[in-house]
Amino acid sequence: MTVQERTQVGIVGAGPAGLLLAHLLALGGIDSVCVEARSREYCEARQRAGMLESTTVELLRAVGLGGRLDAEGLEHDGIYVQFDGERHHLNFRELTGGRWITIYAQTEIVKDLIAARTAAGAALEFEVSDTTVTGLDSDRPVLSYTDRGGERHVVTCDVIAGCDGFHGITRRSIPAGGLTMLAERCYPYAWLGILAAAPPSTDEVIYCRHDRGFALHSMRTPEIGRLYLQVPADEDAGRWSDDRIWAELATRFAVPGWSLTRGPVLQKSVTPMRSFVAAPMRYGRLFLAGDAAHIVPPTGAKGLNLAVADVAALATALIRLTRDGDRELADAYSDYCLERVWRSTHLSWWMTSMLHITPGQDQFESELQLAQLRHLVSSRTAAAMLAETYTGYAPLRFDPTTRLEAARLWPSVA
Ligand code: RFL
Ligand code: PHB
Repeated sequence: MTVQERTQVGIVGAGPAGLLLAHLLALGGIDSVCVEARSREYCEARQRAGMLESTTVELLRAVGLGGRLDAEGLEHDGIYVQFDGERHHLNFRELTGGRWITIYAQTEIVKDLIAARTAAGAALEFEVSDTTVTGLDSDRPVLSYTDRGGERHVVTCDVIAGCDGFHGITRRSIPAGGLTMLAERCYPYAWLGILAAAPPSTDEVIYCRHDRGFALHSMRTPEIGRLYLQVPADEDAGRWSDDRIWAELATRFAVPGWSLTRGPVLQKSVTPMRSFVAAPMRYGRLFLAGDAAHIVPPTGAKGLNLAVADVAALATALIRLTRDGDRELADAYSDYCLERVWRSTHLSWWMTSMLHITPGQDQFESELQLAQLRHLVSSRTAAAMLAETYTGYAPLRFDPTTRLEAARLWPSVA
């Protein structure tokens, strides 16, 4: 049996982008249907990002999502950068005049958002299959899916938001020629990430360049560590026993007088490293947001933050479009977001290239990496450049109430 339905915004994907978009649209009085291929449990447990820009934190607070984030998030002033066996601190708060970063896991943001949407009685469907989006050129695009009970739903929308990640269907539903730019860079290595029942051995995150490869020491809570090792592209995580992982981490992070606390490995996985940007982030009545439109290697901690930035802009634009019939922000959406996307893509590429060892890397390349790192930790100007983009590109504002605020939000349309 097929059920015909109607909503204002059809949202594909209940990752951070899709869930936050639904939440923001509801604040602006716009209804949506959000469909997700995976189960709620899977979405709430999927280990991914952990580092939030202060601009992201401020937006989440402003839209009523700051409760647990403020109680449980770990606020950091900056990061450590390690190379040549020495560890240096960069104080972003001081370098940027007050901006910081917060460790709060993506799993927790997703849990908070699902709880908020569920409490609001929202249309949020998990475990859907055969999702399609059609009529993207028309004023009434259609989102279709089969629910977990086997019933087919055909939802007529004003707009569809593609928030279904890099492997989703929405970007691929755009006809040939609809995307004018597909820029991609695959990096010749990957990250082996672990979640460990080991208290962090550091108060702030450590980015470490070592001749054996990059390592990152992050955390989730005062009891749980999150650590990463550069490994060959296509590495099999099964080749890494817990002992081998801890020994390699201890070697790469070694500095005199410091030791790494070990503990049971709760979860391990290998993540490929890739940059990708699809543009424009819109085709007709389909708008792409988050990983569906662009991905970055995790070195700059930008992916989740970019997804939040896209969605803050998209929600404002869609509220104006569907409530007021005002197309101006919707038309500006892609260019507005791509500026931030490319800036973050550059930061992620730069940090990745400076900190990882490329297979076959020669001395010339190694000396260039070390020269950049020495400059970074000895020049206030160099450190401030990193700090500025790492902590957030520009304030994210979500306030669809008046024309004046929209003008301030996006100066280019003022
Ligand atoms: P997501 O999270 O991939 O969500 C997309 C959702 O769409 C669903 N989906 C479908 N639903 C219905 N029908 C279909 N046909 C569908 N196809 C797919 C999927 O099941 C999924 O639930 O994308 P979104 O919302 O754009 O969010 C992006 C972020 O998840 C991502 O950018 C970050 O996790 C990247 N990232 C980091 N970002 C940061 O800002 N800071 C970090 O510290 C950070 N660390 C990381 C990271 C990503 C990592 N991995 C594993 C890629 C560390 C790692 C290791
Ligand atoms: C994390 O905490 O998972 C994390 C932190 C910083 C990064 C990437 C991942 O650059």
